[in-house]
Amino acid sequence: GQVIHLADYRPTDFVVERVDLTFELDPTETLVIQRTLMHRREGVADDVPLVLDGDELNLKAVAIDGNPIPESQYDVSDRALVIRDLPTGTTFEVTVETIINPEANTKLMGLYRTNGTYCTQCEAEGFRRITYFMDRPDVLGVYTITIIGDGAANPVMLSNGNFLGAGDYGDGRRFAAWYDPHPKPSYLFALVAGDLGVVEDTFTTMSEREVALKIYVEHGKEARAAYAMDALKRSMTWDEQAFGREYDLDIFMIVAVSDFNMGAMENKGLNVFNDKYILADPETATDQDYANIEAIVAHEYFHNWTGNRITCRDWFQLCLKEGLTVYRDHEFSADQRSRAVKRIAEVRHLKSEQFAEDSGPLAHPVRPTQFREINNFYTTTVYEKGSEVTRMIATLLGRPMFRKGMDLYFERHDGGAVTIEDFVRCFEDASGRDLGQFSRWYHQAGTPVVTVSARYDAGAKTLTMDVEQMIPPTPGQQVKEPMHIPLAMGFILDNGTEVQPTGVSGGEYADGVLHLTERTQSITFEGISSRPVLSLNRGFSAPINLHYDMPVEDMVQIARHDSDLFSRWQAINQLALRDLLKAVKEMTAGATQVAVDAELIAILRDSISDDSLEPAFRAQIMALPSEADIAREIGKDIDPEMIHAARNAVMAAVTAPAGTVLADILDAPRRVGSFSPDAASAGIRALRNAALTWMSYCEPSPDRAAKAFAEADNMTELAHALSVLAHRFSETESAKQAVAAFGDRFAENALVLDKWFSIQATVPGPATLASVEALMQSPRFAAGNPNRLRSLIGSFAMANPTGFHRKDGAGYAFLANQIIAIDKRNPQVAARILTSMRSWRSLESTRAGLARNALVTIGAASPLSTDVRDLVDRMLE
Ligand code: HT7
Ligand code: ZN
Repeated sequence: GQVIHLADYRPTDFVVERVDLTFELDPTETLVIQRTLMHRREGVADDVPLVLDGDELNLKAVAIDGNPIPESQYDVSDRALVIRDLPTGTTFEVTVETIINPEANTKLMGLYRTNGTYCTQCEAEGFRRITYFMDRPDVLGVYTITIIGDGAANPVMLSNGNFLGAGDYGDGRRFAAWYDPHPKPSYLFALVAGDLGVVEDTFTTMSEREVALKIYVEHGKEARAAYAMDALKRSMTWDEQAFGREYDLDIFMIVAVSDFNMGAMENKGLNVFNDKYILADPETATDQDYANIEAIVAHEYFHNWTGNRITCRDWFQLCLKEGLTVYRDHEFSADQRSRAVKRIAEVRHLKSEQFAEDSGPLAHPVRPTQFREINNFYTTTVYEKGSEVTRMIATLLGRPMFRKGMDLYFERHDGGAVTIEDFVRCFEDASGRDLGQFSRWYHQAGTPVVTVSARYDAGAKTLTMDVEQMIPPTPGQQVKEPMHIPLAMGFILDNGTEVQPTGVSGGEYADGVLHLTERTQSITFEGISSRPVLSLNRGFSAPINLHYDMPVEDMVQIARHDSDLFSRWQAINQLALRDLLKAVKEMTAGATQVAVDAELIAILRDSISDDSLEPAFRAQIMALPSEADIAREIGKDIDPEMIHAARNAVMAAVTAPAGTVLADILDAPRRVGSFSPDAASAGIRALRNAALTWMSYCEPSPDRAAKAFAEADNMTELAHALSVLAHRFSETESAKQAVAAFGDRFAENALVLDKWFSIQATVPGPATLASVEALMQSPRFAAGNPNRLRSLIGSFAMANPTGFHRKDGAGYAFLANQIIAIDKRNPQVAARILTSMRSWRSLESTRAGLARNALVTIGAASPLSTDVRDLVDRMLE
């Protein structure tokens, strides 16, 4: 794979108008007949050939305007079809016939089979595995699709757009035809055929059009699609209300499949989902599963406008659709659930994933300028940091102006394939505000470090803040320019009230947001009657690392009284982090005991028992920084075992004084009536689960967890009880029995088995590697199924610090072998799991050396996919 540069972008030489595709389905020899109407772009010389992308195709015939052309008129290779001597000055039709083998397609890109169903995945470059085509997002065409296949095996035949008709040929074969009137790029093409069950509903749009809604699942799973259907209807309503966006076809379909490389795919009118993000019922799905389904159904639906109607000019612009659509799904979930709790969960995820990526060898800008393998750029930086950048635009402009900018974007670019610059310009034009400096958020990688110091002048009644911003060097970007950072902040007085400054100098401050724009800045706030406590980066208004040496009593004040719940969580989390870091330091120096701040213990106990706080928020407070959070904060010479021991010691210290509060939570009467997945009910379960975890640190017996396991009547509590048993009491009979019982009870349910594998893969300690290896031999393991690979090998490498980072390096050696093996079947899945090594340079030297050896071993394997090769090279650079 060569490096592709944004600077080399140029439009295609030929312009596509219409695409007709006919599929004659066969498990091993599917015939694809493509007829594309196109013309030469104005100004392109007559002798310029047509270059079409291809990948693992078997070319059968090529014709121009219906006439087969001789082999001398084209060149065909594994990667391209080049046709010469094309008609000039007119529109012409190119016919390309290819044969593909869906059954042999283990990469799950292009047309493949999953449990007997034909299914496609074309983003980013999968369409070229179906037929030779200009497979890039700025080539938009109107598609008509005909599917022909065995009628008994394929009663369901779906593609994008509106249904044209279907029929039987009388020889056992049937056909179906679909027409999508909206011009779209090839990556949004989809086809599904097979024998599936369906759940149906309808939605009436704001202009009173009735849309048929259909969710296709494997037979027998229909009842488990009800929540997804509900989430879909709520998403459709929300997009009309929040953004004025209405659905634009007669039918909207979702298909759930069990073999899928990612979460889901927004193909026009025919979304295809990993079934893990569709199927749910109380017995088999956790509250987190329900929340994920709601968010991902919404995300894919919202792509209809942000991604499909307006798409990306090239793949460097991926955040144009992904960052924006994540922002939209975050806002949707915040409106459906508790905004503060949702924001806390988002920030936790952002810090643990994106901040980690941004500080290692895989760091890249939200809008990269080069890549070797586009599949490796579906990253948390493009998605989650991209969403945060969109959120900052909304913060800078204010909600009404942000909406005006979005309206302008839809109006100006509908039907287009555009760039980040086009997007940003809409907000500049709508608001009159210059976003030039702000745009650096798209171009500069690395998490800005903002260092603040503050002094209060009682005589002058002023507060002065000295602020410095520093953006760390990242691969290919050593020197950075200062960013425009919107820092939401508040001034809290002793009595808990908030004060607004009467004047500000040295920087712009408006609507509670301080605009940092210089490398160093000194800002003075006037009219502050007494020394205030500063509540900084409220709501995580900017994705930065804030260094402010805040007095502990100020943190306590925020933790107890801030009007902003997010800030309260942030302060408590910060207080806990201080103690955790101190504990690691002391234990590294030989201490066996740790001291925990009495204030922290008191705040935690008081918050947990404060019934005026919503249970989900209390559960978030109880989830102290994870071992990975602590490691990231330490940043270098990481010893995962020491961190594990120190965190355990702190947990023991903070939970012990809360014993009776925990018992009260766990012994409170259970829910009456049937299960509901709504946010409030889920919050109560989250609090109970957090209490069970805490109990496991202050009560040395597994009995509580065993009781919870025996009594649980929903998967949220059952799976949690199992993980407490397996992770905290792994050597006990209770734990062993529970693991066995859970596995037997759900042996036939793949999605629940994934949880079973993942819980076992994340048991802390060096012995887990052997159990992971043993589990791979189990008949329940399925090496070809991406969910199963992620749940066992992925969980072990990504979410088991003490197991994976064994001091002898056996975890790394195991991973190297697995990556090499998985890569042969499915490079995308291999590459994704390999990102577990992205922070290897932060490890202490023995582990770092062994991790490096494992990367070198992978790099020496042959053959190796571009996906894995690209990651290994960047991680070793
Ligand atoms: N736009 C999609 C991203 C995607 C993908 C999905 C499935 C398999 C391979 C894929 N490559 C890229 C999903 C989304 O962000 O909505
Ligand atoms: Zn997306």
